[in-house]
Order: sequence, then structure tokens, then C-alpha cells
Amino acid sequence: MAPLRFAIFGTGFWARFQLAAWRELEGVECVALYNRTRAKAEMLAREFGIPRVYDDPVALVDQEQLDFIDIITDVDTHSRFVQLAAQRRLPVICQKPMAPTLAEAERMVAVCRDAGAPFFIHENWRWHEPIRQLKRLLDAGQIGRPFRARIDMISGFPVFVNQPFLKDLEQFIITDMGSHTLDVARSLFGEASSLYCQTQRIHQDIKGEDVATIMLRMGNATSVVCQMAYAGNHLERERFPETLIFIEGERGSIELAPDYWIRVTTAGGTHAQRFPPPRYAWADPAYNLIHASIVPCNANLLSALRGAARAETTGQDNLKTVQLVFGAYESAHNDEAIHID
Ligand code: 89Y
Repeated sequence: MAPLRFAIFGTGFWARFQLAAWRELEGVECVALYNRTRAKAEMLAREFGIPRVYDDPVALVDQEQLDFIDIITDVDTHSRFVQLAAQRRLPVICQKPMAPTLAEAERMVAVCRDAGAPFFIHENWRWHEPIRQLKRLLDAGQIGRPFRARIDMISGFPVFVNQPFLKDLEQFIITDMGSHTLDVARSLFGEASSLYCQTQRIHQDIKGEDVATIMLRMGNATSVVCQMAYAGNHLERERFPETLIFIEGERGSIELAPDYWIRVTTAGGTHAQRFPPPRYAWADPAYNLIHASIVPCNANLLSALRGAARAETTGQDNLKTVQLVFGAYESAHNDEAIHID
């Protein structure tokens, strides 16, 4: 089977890991890079042996024979590049968060749908190895109906060092991290019917909120609390980027504990097993859990591009996560619970 040819738009911090992860898969080949600052694209192209580089996105799509585009640019440019792909009916993958507003995300999904261009979101958190295993155990009914859960991503990791733009976001932790935790919540428990959120800013030198607490009613009447913080404070157990999860069910409980331990407790006692992510030489050790999850996420999207499987994170599906993200801001702003349609 001929490899699928793709271009990457955006050659910032995340692009080299995305590229390396694509290289773990058979049947796919990056043929061109676009970046506003050409020199940055040239550097990455040299490192990975990518044949062509552009600083004009239109020239790239006009001159290359592509099967899809993978967008890894700043969130403000996502819509422009997704539309460019849709005009050519090119399948397109876009990094989370999809868009800076819900209205823009809705327009992006509509434009692709109307053009008949498949549209996917690169949302990798639900592909973290231990979260995947937790979902398998939950779906197997080991603890019965889950009635309550806690999903925590609480860290003092200096996220602004590698991603300084995060400091300038007026809406920070819920767009950056809530996009992930709320998507994980949906993948575990189903759709939300209501939510209530409170936010805080602890760092004084950033524009947005760095602490958020979101309580949701989801799926089969499960109460879910998502707690997030990048407050820069000191924690005895710094586990970035691990997401810790505790689920109470009618017949037992499951915990995703530090260091990738999953502990299932039922009438028969507690069974504990460790599910670490695979180690990749190209991954930044501080981000290995996330970087390793790019591989199965890309594999799922590649199967969908080939028509061989259903993509979990289509644009249409991810709109529901985006709705929760902006619903959380609305709730925090008005200090009111909101209902989700
Ligand atoms: O940007 C974020 C992401 O998607 O994963 C972790 C991160 O790099 C910082 O929160």
C-alpha cells in the first residue's frame, strides 16, 4: 500500500515529537513542512530529512501532492489552516485545543463537513497508556456502575519554560489542560448534562487562570470532579504529566495512582498492577507519558484516514469537549451551574 503523504504546519516545540511519533508508524510519510519563520522549518527538515519547506501555506498545498495535513500551529491560526485544507477537500488533523472560541470550533467543523473534508483533532490524553488500561477495566464492569470520580492533574511543573505562549493566554488552564481532562472524562463516563466551575490565578505573571475545579454530571448519573493546577507551588509528589484518577462504583473502586499503578478494589480485595507507557528514545523524558501517547493517537487517526477504523477524536466529537471547556469559563464567570444541551 502506498504511504500516505502529509505536511506539517507549524514547527514549534511540539512538532519534533509529533514527527518522531509519526515515524513509529508504517505507511505514512511527511513530505513538507510549513512555518511562518522559514529558518525554523529548515532546521527541523534537516534534522528529520524532510524534502521541502515552505513559509507560504497556500504554495505548499498548491505544489504538494498530499493525503492530509497535520496542524501544530498556535490555536489562533487553526481555523485559517483548516479552511485552507477544506477548500482543497484535504483531510486535516488539528492539535487540541481546536479553537479559541466555541463559535470558531463550530465553524471549523461545519466548513469541513460542507466541503466533505475529513476533520480530526489530535487529542492524545485519552491515549495515555494507564488511562487506556483504566478505561478497559471500567468498561469491563469490574466495579459496576461508576457513581463518582475524581480526575486530577495538579502539578508545579514549570510549563511556561518550554511553552512561554501559555503565559499570555487570557484563558489558560482549562483550554490547555481542561481540553485533555474533560475529554478523558467524556471517554470514561459519557456526555455531560451539567457543570459548575471555579477558577483562580496563583501565578502573578500570567494572564489567565492556573487553577480550575470543575464538577460535572455525566453519563449514567456519575458525579465527576476535575481538578487542575499549574500554580507553581511545591508538592511532595510532583508527578507531571500524570493524571491521577479515583472512581467509585457500585461494586468497587479503581484508582489510577502515581507511577502508573492501577489499583482495583472489590469484595475480593485489592488487585494492583503497573501500566507504564513505552519509552521512546526521541521523547523528552519529562513528557514521556504524553509523547508516548502521540503514537496510538496518530495510529487511530491513520486507520481512519485509510477508512479502516473509526477515529475517536473527530472534529465533530471534539466539539463536545470544546463545549465543556467554554461552558466551564461561562460557569466560572457567572458563578452558576450550567446545563449542557
Ligand atoms: O500544552 C500542554 C499539553 O497539551 O500537554 C501538557 C502541556 O504541554 C502543558 O500543559
